[in-house]
Amino acid sequence: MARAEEIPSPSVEYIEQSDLPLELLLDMYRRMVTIRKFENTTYDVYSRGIMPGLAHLYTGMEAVAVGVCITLNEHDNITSTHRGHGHLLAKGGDPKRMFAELLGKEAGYNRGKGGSMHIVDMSLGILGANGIVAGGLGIATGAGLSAKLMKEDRISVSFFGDGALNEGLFYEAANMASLWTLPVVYIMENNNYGEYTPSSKATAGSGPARAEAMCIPSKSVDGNDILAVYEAAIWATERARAGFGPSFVECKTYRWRGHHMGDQGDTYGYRGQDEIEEWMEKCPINRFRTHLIESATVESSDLDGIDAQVQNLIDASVEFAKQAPYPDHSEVFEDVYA
Ligand SMILES: Cc1ncc(C[n+]2csc(CCOP(=O)(O)OP(=O)(O)O)c2C)c(N)n1
Ligand SMILES: [Mg+2]
Repeated sequence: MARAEEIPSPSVEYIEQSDLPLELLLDMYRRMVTIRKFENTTYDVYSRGIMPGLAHLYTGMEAVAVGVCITLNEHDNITSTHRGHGHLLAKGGDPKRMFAELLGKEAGYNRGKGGSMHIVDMSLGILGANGIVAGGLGIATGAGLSAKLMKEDRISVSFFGDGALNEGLFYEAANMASLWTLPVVYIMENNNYGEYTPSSKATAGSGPARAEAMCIPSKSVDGNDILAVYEAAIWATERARAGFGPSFVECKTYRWRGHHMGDQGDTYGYRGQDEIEEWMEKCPINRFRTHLIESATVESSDLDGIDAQVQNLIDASVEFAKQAPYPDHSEVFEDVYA
C-alpha cells in the first residue's frame, strides 16, 4: 500500500457560499438549532432532577459536528466522545430515543441502561459515544481499516477533544492510518480545556503539527464558522473517499457550559465569566443566522419558523421520554456485561 506522504492531495477549490444550495444551508441551520435546543432541554431535565447519571453538554460547539456530518452519507461511520449529543444528532440520531436513554427509559438507544456516554446507532453508522477519552480514535481507525480491506465505499470520522491529543491511542491509530492510507478523518475539537485544565498547560505544540509529523495533511479552522468547518470537512472527506488516506482538521471552538453538569460553567474557577461571555458573542448559530440573512435570500421569519419547528420536535421528544416506561426490574441483568 502506498503511504500518505507519497500521494498528492486532490484539489478542492474554495467553496463559495453562493455555490451552496439554499436547502443545504438551511439544513445546516436546522441541525445546529436542534443540537442547541436538545442541550438546553437536557440541562433543564437534569437540573430538575428528572434525569439520572451525567451529561457533558455540546452547547457552543454545534458548527463542528454539523459542518462535518453534513458531508457524510448514512453508511459512513463516526465515533464520538463523552460530549456526544451533538455528533449523534448531526448524524441523524433520533432525539426521542436519545432523551429516553438519558432518562433511563426502555425506549432509549440502550434500553435505558447506557446513558449519555454509550449511545450507539449502527444503522446510522454511529459507532458510539465514548466515556474513554480517545477511545473513539481506535474504533474509527479500525472501521477505516475494515472498509479498506472489505472494499466498502464508506469512510470513517473520529471526533475527539484537545485532551485526547495527549493519549497514546491517537499516535498508535493515526500512525497506522497514515501508513496504510486508511479512509479516516480526524476532527479535533479544540475547546481550550480538558476538564478544568487549559490546553496551554497540558499540550506542547499543536494537533496539526503532530499529525503532519505522521505525514497526515492537516488544516486548522475557526470551529464556530460552519462554512469554514464545512470546507475543511469536504477537503478531508474527499481525500478519504478518493483513496488518499487520512486527514486531520483542528476546529477551534469553546464550550459554553461546564465540563459536565456538576460544573456550572466555572465552578472551579478555571476560566472566568468574561472569557465565557466573549465566546458566547461568537455563537456559531447567531453568526450563521446573520450571515444567511445578509448574504442569502433568507428572511429572519423563515429562520424563526425553523426555530419553532425544532422547538416542537424537542418538546415532543422529551415529553415522549418522560411518559415512556422504565425497563422492567426483571431485566436488570439483561443487556449489561456485569
Ligand atoms: C482515558 C481517560 N482518562 C481520563 C478521563 C477523565 N476525563 C473525562 S473527560 C476529560 C477531559 C477531556 O477533554 P477533551 O478531550 O478536551 O474533551 P472536552 O471535554 O473538552 O470536550 C477527562 C480527563 C477519561 N474519561 N478517560
Ligand atoms: Mg477540550
